[in-house]
Formats: sequence, structure tokens, C-alpha cells
Amino acid sequence: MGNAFSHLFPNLWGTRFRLRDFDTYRKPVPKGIFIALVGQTGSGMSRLIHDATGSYETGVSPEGRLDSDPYTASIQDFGFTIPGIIFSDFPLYFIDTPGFDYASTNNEHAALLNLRSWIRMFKPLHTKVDGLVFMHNICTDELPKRPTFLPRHEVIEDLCGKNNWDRITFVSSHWHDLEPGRTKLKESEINAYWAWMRARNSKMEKYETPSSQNAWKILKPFVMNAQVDRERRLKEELENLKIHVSENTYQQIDDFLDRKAAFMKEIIGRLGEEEGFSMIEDEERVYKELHREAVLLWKEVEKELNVDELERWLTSGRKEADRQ
Ligand SMILES: Nc1nc2c(ncn2[C@@H]2O[C@H](COP(=O)(O)OP(=O)(O)OP(=O)(O)O)[C@@H](O)[C@H]2O)c(=O)[nH]1
Ligand SMILES: [Mg+2]
Repeated sequence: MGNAFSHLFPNLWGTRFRLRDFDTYRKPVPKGIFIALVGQTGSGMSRLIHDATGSYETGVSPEGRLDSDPYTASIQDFGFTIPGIIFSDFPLYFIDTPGFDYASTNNEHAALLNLRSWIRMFKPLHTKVDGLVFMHNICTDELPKRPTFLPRHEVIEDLCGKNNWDRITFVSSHWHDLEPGRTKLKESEINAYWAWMRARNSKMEKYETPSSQNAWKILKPFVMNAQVDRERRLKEELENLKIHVSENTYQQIDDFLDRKAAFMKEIIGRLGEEEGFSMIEDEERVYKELHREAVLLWKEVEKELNVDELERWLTSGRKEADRQ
């Protein structure tokens, strides 16, 4: 399956950053959709990314490797888009983190702190994750030894935004390796560990058998919610623009936003389903048409905003400086 998928999803790329690349990296224009994963070593964080994207580049640890050092050595992100869709329309990043071993200084709380530092350092200011997967290998016996998970409020708020507990999902894996008859026990262990989070609308999911379909079942709600958030932000920007453009242009953009959002949601809804990763002919046609329409609309907006002189005035200094 893996190899076949690699053909289908060529659009995955990884990034490692050195501090001197920092400034160039802080400027990416499209706001991303970020899904981060934390968990115990070997719980299957990298594997989940691999299953969703169909790429081995995510560095999944070899089958059968047990609890030694984390296979993923440093926090790393992977940009992924759907073939045929431009990245700014589906700017998804997976953030893979090294697993912890539940030692006193290397546990779930430390992993969240490290993730927060990494995002502060390498992502645009105020970046929040749209999804945080808390991965756990159900075959280990760690949970009963742990107190109920009670995160530090300010860390979660920095990572996910205020009161966004529903952006965090507890995902249990390796169910197919569990000895028969232990399911109920394991479920009650999870319920106890995640009780405080559950009371705040955080979900729990089982990653039953690793597959693209099951991976997306878990990830899709994050992406869908991120898309809905994005629509809200776009409408807000449009409202700000309203008094500066004609009623006709405003209406056209409003209508365009609705149509493009509906299109994106349909595409996202198919992720992980059979043939869900390539656009069908009809979709390709609609997507190209939307793109064409957008370019024309934007030209109209620029014309109506009438900022030619201002643009020249404000950018000429910069251009002079660039030349020197
Ligand atoms: N996700 C997942 N992985 C499984 C399952 N069953 C077996 N695996 C294997 O478990 C291993 C998990 O490895 P990784 O995903 O690399 O581990 P990790 O969570 O990224 O942890 P690190 O080693 O700290 O990077 C892989 O060899 C998987 O193939 C399962 O049900 N779910
Ligand atoms: Mg890993």
C-alpha cells in the first residue's frame, strides 16, 4: 500500500530549520493548517502521518522496534497538499515530535513545552495548532501509573488558543496487538487518564488498523474545523473591505467565497476515501474556473481601491534600498 500511495501523494516535503534560516522562514504568506502530534515513543505518531500522506519520508520507525530512543530525533514539520490543489488553498503541515518515555523530565508535559517553544521559534507570531493528537500505544502499561492528565492551562492556550480543548484528541493505537479480553480494561484506563480533558470536550479516538482511511477519520475533523475558521476570517476581511469597494464587487466576492469554500469542503470530505486524493475531471474544471475568476475579481478590487499612487509612494523607498 505504501508504495502505491507514494505515487498518489507526491506533494509532501519536509523541512528542518537552522537558526540562520529563521528570518526567511518567518515570512510565509499563507497561514497554515497545523496538526501536531505528541506521544510516547513508538506510539505511532510518525506512522499516523505516514498513513495519512502515503510517504515514507516521515521516518517511521521499523516494525517491531521497541521502547528504545525515539526514532524521530527532533521536531520536524511536513507540508502536505492534495495533488492538483495549490498549497495556499490547502496549506496543511504535520508537526512530528520525538516520543517521550514518561521519565520525570521526559513526559507528556515536557513534550508540550518543547512543542510550544518550537512553534514560537519557527512559526509566524501567534500561530496556533488546529489539531493536537495525543498518541498512546495501548499495549503499554503506562497509563495506570500516571495521574489523570491535567495540562498546564497557559501551555494549552498558547498551543491551541483559548478554550479550544476540542482541538486536542487522545488517539490510542496498536489495538490489533492487544491480547484478547483486555479491551474493557484498556478503555477504562484511558477514561481515567483523560477524564479531565473529556470534561472539556476533548475527544478520544481509536486508531484501529493503520490505514489512510482510518488516519483521515481522525485528522479530518481538525482540517474541516480549520477550513471553517478560515471562512470566518475571510468574511471578516471582506466586511472590512466593504466600504472601499462597490456593492457589486462586494457581492461578487461574497458569492465567490461561498462557492470556493463549498468546493474545498467537498474535497476535504473525501480525504482518505477511495479515490479521495485525486480530483475528478469535473472538480479539476471547477477548480481552474474558480482560480480564473479569483484573478479577475482581485484585479477589480485593486482598481476600485485605487491605491496606485500610494503603492508607488510607499514602495519606491524600498525599491531604492533593494538596489543598493
Ligand atoms: N500508529 C500505529 N503504529 C503501529 C500500529 N501497530 C504497529 N505499529 C508500528 O509501531 C511503530 C510506531 O513507530 P513510529 O510511528 O515511528 O513511532 P513514533 O510514535 O513516531 O515514536 P518515535 O520513535 O519516538 O518517533 C511502527 O513500526 C508502526 O508500523 C498501530 O496500530 N498504529
Ligand atoms: Mg516518530
